Amino acid sequence: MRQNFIVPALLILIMMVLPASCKKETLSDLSKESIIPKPVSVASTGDYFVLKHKCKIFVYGESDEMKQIGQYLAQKLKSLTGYEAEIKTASGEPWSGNIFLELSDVNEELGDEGYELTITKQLVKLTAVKPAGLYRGVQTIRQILTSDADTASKKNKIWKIATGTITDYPVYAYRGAMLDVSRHFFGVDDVKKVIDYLAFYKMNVLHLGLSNDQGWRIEIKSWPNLALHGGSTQVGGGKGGYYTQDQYADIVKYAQENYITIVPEIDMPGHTNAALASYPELNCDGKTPELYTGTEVGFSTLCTNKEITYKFIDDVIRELAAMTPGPYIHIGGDESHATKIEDYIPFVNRVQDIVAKHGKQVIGWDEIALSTLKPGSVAQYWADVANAKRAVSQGAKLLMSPAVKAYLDMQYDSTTPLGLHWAAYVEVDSAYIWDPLTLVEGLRKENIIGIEAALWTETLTNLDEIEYMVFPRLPGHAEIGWTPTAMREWDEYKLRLADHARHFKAMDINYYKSKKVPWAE
Ligand code: TNX
Repeated sequence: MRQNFIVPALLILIMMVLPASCKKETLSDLSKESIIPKPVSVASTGDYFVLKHKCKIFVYGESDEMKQIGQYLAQKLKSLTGYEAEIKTASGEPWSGNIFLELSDVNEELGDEGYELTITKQLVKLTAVKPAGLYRGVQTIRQILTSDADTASKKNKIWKIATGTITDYPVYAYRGAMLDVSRHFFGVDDVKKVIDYLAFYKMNVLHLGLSNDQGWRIEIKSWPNLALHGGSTQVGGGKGGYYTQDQYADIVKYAQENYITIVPEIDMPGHTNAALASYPELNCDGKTPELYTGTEVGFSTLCTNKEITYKFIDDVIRELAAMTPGPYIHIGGDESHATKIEDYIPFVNRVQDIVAKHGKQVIGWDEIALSTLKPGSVAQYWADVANAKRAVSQGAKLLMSPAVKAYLDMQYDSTTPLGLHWAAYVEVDSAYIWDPLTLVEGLRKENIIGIEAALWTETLTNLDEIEYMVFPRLPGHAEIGWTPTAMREWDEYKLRLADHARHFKAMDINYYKSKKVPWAE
């Protein structure tokens, strides 16, 4: 009688334990790690490295930049594991128990941002051609060492990294996100958080929408009223705000430390009510309109046939270019319904010359392809296929931001409490399942510089709300920009994404728990 009971009870016990032990096995299989973006190649060797509390970070070479990356890794290791890794200058061969960072041009296919991560039972070694590549590789290490938010379990945890080699580099050089700080204003700390999120997913551009009808968000010393008056409100009539040039420099520096380029946008000739309200001379009738706090588009325009307009643009671009280490200035150019096409075309042509004069390249929304694109100008495809084709036929490159896939302000479905749906409802699977090369027929890879996910903020007022729209879609956009399309597949991706719930929890990110994803939490 008793025996009859024990056998099934044992069977049940084994069945309960088996899945857990299977999961443990993945600790020694590097290819099972949930890394986003998916690395180009992972070769597992079936063992694991144990990260001990006395582990040190050895850096080859004396450069400050290398030391900074070492420090950055140490800081991340500390918050993940609690260990305080010392940073040392390496000489000679690497030895057991430690992490090594080295620049090497042996493997040229890694390019500017690629890296090779080798983990043996004895040590971890990260190599790259450029510091940016090491920085991207550090994100892979962070993702492998999934954080336990709860410190009690951290104490007894054995930090293991599966052995093998990851060789990894991006498909597209430009992998970005846009944050509209104009419809609602977001302060420096919020922007830095967004930079952190982009960095974790190996994205490398943050495009800031600094002006629009509802607000002007950057101090321009030669035209102070832009920020003082034009920055004094936002959608819904709140107090708005703007970045002083010092605050903006702080954002740019923080982005640089994270190997992220800031692309500033001053939208023109439309979407300019905040500027028009600040200076009467920019209006054709010489009168300032009221500040605007609604959400309509397409009603404002700079006066394109007044000379003062170009003096204004020259001053703004000059000051902005001086604050911009990156190559691009974004001139907007979208939805200029209040500008006649015969005025719009020469206007965009002239503004391209002004940007070039200040040493920068133009990015503009796809409408700028209606003008004559200068060498180096980039058209950002958002909705109009004909404009995208016009750009390519002029030899210009495209930045891909299809609203139906890559607009982060689109609602997930009809029940999403925030956002808009004029382009589509964009669930997390839909946001992932697209190829930048097939949205516009006839494109070749060399026609595209990359992709950008755009977050417009008519309906978003704080960081929590930003996070809810950005996550979980952003990791998918990061993967589209980094990983070859042939290696991407939703059913496999969704399992990796599910595991990232642990990172979202550790970073205290407010995300949309889509039913399309079997979340790990
Ligand atoms: C279109 S996309 C706009 C923005 C809006 C957005 C809302 C583009 C170039 N213009 O002005 O904020 O839709 O989704």
